[in-house]
Amino acid sequence: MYTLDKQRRRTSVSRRYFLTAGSAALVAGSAGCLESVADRPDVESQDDSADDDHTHTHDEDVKGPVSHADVAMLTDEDGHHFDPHIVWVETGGTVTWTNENGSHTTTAYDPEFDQPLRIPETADPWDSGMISEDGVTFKWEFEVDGVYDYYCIPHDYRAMIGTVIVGDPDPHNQPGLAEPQDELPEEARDLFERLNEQANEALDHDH
Ligand SMILES: [Cu+2]
Repeated sequence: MYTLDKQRRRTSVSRRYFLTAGSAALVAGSAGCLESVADRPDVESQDDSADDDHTHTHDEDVKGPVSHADVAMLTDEDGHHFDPHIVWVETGGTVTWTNENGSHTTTAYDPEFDQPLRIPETADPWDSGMISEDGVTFKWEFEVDGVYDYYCIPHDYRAMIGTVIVGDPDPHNQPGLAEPQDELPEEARDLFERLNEQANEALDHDH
């Protein structure tokens, strides 16, 4: 039903990619639209001092909306995670994902990537491509209010999924708050139940 609309807006998909790297080596398997900024002096790197505090309760309160949110991508003894799992940014706000370790992607749930639609129908989907180097970041700007679900391509079956809330959307009309589709991996479906609860709670408080 949304296929035509999706194809039309695909022409603009690449314009908001930003990628920073900790060294000259860039990510493997990246699309041509990824911008190499390894020559930039202002390399973003994660502060390692707080890294041993990943508790992953999945029950954290959603704080926001903020103008910019940071999300870590990491692998630890508990599995693979986006941390925090939910962030909430203002309309036009940005999210920066930083690879702490392992190999991950941040990828929108969108038919463009052979997944069910779990972002607003009029929004552009993003895909970082595989990021395998520590400290590499991927930044995305969100122009359309709504609830966006995303995943890590190699680890969605281990529930490496996350949610971005943008602005002040109507929680009753969001693909990103729908019941998790049967085709999604079981662990991802379980986590989506909890993420949807948290997102609904945040938006209910807001209304
Ligand atoms: Cu991953």
